[in-house]
Amino acid sequence: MFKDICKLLLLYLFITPATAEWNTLEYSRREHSLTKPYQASGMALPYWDFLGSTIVTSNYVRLTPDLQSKSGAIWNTHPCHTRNWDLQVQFKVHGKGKDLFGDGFVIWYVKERMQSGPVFGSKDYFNGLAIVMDTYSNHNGAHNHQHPYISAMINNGSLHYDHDRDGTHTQLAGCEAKFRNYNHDTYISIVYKDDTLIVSTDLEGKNAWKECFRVENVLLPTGYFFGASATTGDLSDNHDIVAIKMYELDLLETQKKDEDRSQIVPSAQTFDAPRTRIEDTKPAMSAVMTFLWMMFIALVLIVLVVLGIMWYQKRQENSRKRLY
Ligand SMILES: *[C@@H]1O[C@H](CO)[C@@H](O)[C@H](O)[C@H]1NC(C)=O
Ligand SMILES: [Ca+2]
Repeated sequence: MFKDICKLLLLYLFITPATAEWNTLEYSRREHSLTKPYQASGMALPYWDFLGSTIVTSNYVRLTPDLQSKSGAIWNTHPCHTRNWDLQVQFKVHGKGKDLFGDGFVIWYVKERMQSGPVFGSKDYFNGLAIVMDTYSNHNGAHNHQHPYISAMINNGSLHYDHDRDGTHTQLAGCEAKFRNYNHDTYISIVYKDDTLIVSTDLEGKNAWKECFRVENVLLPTGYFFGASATTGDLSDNHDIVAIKMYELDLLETQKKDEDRSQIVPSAQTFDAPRTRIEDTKPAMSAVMTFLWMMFIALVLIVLVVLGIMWYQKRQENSRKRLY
């Protein structure tokens, strides 16, 4: 028994650091990565184009500053022809707001690059994958989760990202993740292998991945582009990308090397159970009704009290009259 526990402990000690390390995997692909020093010559970054409010400093690429109504993005210049990959992004979302901040950012693997739009600074009705890092809840009470929230959406160009519902009607899966205002480094890993999407985070500065969600039977073609975009509205935050590293993962034995995956239409077999739109108008209505009822009852009570006082006074008068 004791031996077994020792063995387990040893296993744990040796295996955990290996799976949690940021840097030890091989096959890092330079043409899909962004690492310091950025060597931005003037306004150009090797392998990356940028858009909108994005600025490059020696320590980070800032998609938006902590100011209202900004939008920025960076887009990889080379399409990804790798079938199985792990995209690891070191990011920092921070700002003055303690309770009010927004709106968030998205890590993309999509067909259309360099197109600004309403989905966190990028195009709606996109083709591909969005990992949405939503810091602001647009609709309190419509869903059961807290923000910041990480979710995945797969689109074949036909779906609209609905901000009013924080994308909950189109998401595959999601998890709550407090990823703002840390002094230590924060990371997200997006693994796509064997048609399975696995999203993990390292937010606690412990150099260990924590799984956020895993979705099987996700189909994505090769030849799409990696990117990241962010937006601020009435609320704001600095949305910084510190590094992006793309690792090519080995083909599985069941996967053929020459299989053409470029014509696949993005799809997912399972979605989170859709929430009906009627659901959240009902509680709002009954809240108003409750308020009106209480007003009515209060009015009736006031009228009764006033009538009571009048009646009492009248009676007093009458009894006084009777005395004379
Ligand atoms: C695109 O996605 C929608 C919604 O999931 C689906 O109804 C439609 O059949 C898909 N189109 C193609 C060409 O796969
Ligand atoms: Ca939102």
